[in-house]
Amino acid sequence: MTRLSSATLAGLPAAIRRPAYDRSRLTPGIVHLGLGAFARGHLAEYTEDALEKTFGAWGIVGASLQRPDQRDRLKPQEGLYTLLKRAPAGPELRIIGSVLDVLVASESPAALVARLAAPETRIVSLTVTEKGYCHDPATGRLKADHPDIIHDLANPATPRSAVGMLVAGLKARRDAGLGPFTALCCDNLPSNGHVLRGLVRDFAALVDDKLAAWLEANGAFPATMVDRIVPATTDADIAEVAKLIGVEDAAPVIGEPFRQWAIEDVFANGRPDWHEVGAQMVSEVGPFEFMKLRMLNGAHSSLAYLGYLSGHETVAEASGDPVLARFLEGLWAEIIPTVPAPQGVVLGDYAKALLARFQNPAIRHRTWQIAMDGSQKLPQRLLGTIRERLKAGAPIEHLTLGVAAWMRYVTGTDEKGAAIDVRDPLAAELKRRAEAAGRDAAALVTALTGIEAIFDTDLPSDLRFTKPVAAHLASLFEKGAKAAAASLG
Ligand code: CS2
Repeated sequence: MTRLSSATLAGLPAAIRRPAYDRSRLTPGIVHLGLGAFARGHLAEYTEDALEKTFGAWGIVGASLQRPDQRDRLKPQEGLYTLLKRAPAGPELRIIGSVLDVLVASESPAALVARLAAPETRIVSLTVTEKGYCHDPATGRLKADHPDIIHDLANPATPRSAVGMLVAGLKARRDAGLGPFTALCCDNLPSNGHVLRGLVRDFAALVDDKLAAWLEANGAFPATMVDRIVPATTDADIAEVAKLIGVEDAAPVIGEPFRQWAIEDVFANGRPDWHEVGAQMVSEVGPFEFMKLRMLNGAHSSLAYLGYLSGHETVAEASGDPVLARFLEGLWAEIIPTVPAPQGVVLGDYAKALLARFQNPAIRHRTWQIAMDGSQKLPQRLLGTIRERLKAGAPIEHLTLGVAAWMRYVTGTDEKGAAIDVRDPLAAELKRRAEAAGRDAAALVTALTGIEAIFDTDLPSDLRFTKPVAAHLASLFEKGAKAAAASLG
C-alpha cells in the first residue's frame, strides 16, 4: 500500500481535511520535546489551526528523547499523519501538517542542542510525562541524584534529560548573544510553568551561576493546562485509518473530539495565534489546572486502579459500570469543594461532561495505560486534594479508596491471582515494600506511605488518612474492588 506523504495528499478522499496552507513555505519555530501521541493530538492540532488561520514561522520540529520509533514512522511521511477523532456518532479525520521533522536525542544529542540554539527556535514545548522532569513529585524539586541529571551535569554538551537539554540549549543561546526561547510545559503537573522554571534554575545553578541569573531575568515559562483524551494508538487503529484514507499511515493519532488549552500569556518572543483557534489565554492558569488535575486526572487514576482490579479493560467499560459510575459521583463531590471554579465554569456541569467523555464508547483508553507511573501522579491528582479536605475536616472516603486501590494494584497480583505488569519508575521499590508487607493492610499502608517522594512527611503520620486507607485496603483484599466501591454507598 502507498504511504501517506505530500505526494499522496491530493489523492485522499475529498471528505478528509488536509493542511489548508502552503506547507512548502512553512519553517520551524517550535521544538517539541517528547513528540508522543498526546502532543501530536493536542499542541500540533492547535498549531495546525493557527497556521491555517494566520500562518507564521511556527512549524514544529519534534524530538524524542530516547526511542527512534516516532521518527522512523513519521520521516517517510514527511511528518504528515492522520488525527482520527472518535465521537460516539462516528469518526472524523484530518491530516496534520504542522510537524516538519523529528530528531532523536539519544542518537545525536548535539544536533538537538543545536536546534534549540537556532535563532528561529522561539518556543520549546514539552510533553515528557511526569517522570520526565527528574524531580521529586512531592516537592517539585530537581533530584540531583537522578542518574540522568548526574550524567548531564558531567556531560553538558550531550544531555539525556529534558531539563539538561533545555539548559544546554539556553546556555548556547546566551553564549551566542541570543535571547532565550519560551519553555512551554504541557504536562499534567501542578504549577507546571513554575515547576519547570525551578528545575531549570536549579540545574543551571549547578552549571553556571551567571546562566541562572540570566534565566531568572529573561526566561519565560508560561503555565498551561492541557486536555484531550488520547489513548495509545493500536495496530487496529492503524488498519482502520488505512481503510478510511486509502493510503498507509504508520503514525495516526486517535483522540476524543473535546480539547482544551489554557495558557498563561507570557512568551519571550511571540507565539502562534493559538488564541484565534480556541486556546484560552489567561492570566491565572491555577483554577483551570486544579479543575483538570483534580477532577479529570484524579478521577481517571482512581477509576484506572479500581477498574483494572474489577476486570475492566477500558475507561469506557469501567465508567459504564454503575457501581464505579456511582463511585465517581461520590469522588467528585469530595473534590469539587477544593477547586476554585474558573470563570464561567459550573463544576457540577464539568463533572457531568467528564463522565460523558469517560463513557465515550468509541475511545478505547486502557485502564492499564492510565495506571502507569502512579508514584508520579498521585501527589497532584489525589494527595493535594486529600490534604485540603483534611484541613477543612471534610470526608475523604472516596479519595482514600482511590489511594488504597493504587496500593492494591502495585502489589503486582490481581484479584484472580494473575500478575499485573506494574510500570512505574519506582516499580522495584514498590514491589519490595509490598512483598515485605504481604496482605497485611496496615503494614502495607505503612510501607508505602513511607515513600517520602510520594507522601511527603505529613500524611504517613496522619491517622485521619492512614486509617481509612488501611480499612479500604483490607476490604479490597477481602471483597475485591467492585464490592469495596459498592460498600461506599
Ligand atoms: C491520563 C491522562 O494517562 C493518564 O494518566 O489521566 O493522560 C489524560 O487522559 C489526559 O490528561 C487528558 O487530558
